[in-house]
Amino acid sequence: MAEQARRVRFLSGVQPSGRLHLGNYFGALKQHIALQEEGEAFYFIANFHAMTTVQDPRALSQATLDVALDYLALGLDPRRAVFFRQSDVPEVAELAWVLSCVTGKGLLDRATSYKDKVARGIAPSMGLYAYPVLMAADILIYRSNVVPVGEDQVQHIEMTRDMAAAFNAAYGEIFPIPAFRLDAGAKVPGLDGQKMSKSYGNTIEIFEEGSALRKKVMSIVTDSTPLEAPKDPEKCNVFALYRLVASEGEAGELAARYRAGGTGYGDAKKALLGKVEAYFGPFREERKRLAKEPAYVEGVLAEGGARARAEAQATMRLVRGAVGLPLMPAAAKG
Ligand code: AQP
Repeated sequence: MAEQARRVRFLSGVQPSGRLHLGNYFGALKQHIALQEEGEAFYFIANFHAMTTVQDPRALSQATLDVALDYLALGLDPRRAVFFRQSDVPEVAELAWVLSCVTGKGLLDRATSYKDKVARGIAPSMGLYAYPVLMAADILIYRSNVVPVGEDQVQHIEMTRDMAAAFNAAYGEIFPIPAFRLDAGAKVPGLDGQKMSKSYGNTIEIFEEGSALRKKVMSIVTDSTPLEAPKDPEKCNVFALYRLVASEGEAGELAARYRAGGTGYGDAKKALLGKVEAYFGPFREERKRLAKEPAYVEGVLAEGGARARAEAQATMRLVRGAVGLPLMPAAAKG
């Protein structure tokens, strides 16, 4: 009953596996920031997960700081959301073990993200294989209800639901069954038309600027329809990005120009470049300001980590009690 009275709890994370891009923003961060007003929000930097692909310690810690700066500059409010590093809550690794004991191997064998990553040459480590179990632990340890993500993560949330149900069936109703939440930019295409992804090398970074940004936008792959011919905006990568950064009216206008013919992809790319500049320009200034305040950023993460850890430890008391493990000495006191 107490569970029903609780506000909805949102939980999501982003891997520090490279610089964040428009796919991360429009699929995930934008809704994370909007939802901090609507319930209890827990957002974390998934540095344990990033270890499946990043094995350079300096790159991992630099990318962790970069993700923190990105979130804060884009509007995450640490007074509203609990914002923390995954590794500051080591209890998730313990819960991942517990969940792996009620999870059939066949469930993980069906994970498409694992297959995609291995096909792209990423080492098929146990960490990569068990990634969905750690993700389930992240979601369940905060007893979250809603997980705002991009489309590529939907299968992982479905697997989380299966794991939560398997645990509850074996040991009693400890975990709420979480749901995923998609935003308008649930599948943002990259420069080559595939899903924009850090590891595909096809990204436009959120905080890219100047000639680097221009070069990327101008390199977006389009078809060979001649300038004067009508074009289908729904099949164009440039338009798919434009509609995310432009108003509805502006997107409608560009779509009409595509259909009428006489608008080339070069013009559409220039219009997109202008909109990206205008959309993210103000955030860039804030990010530069925050980058000069590392102690503030560290303080936000440390405080968020302490709040998240207290929640996680409370859940682990329930879990340990349910499965027949003794309570941790420190947890037993509380
Ligand atoms: N192209 C995308 N469109 C919409 N949403 C996306 N997300 C990622 N790419 C797109 C969403 O961003 C959140 C954080 O993702 P992540 O960094 O934890 O892992 P990912 O989904 O695997 O993102 P990348 O860029 O593809 O990273 P790598 O290459 O390291 O695996 C998630 O909610 C994701 O859905």
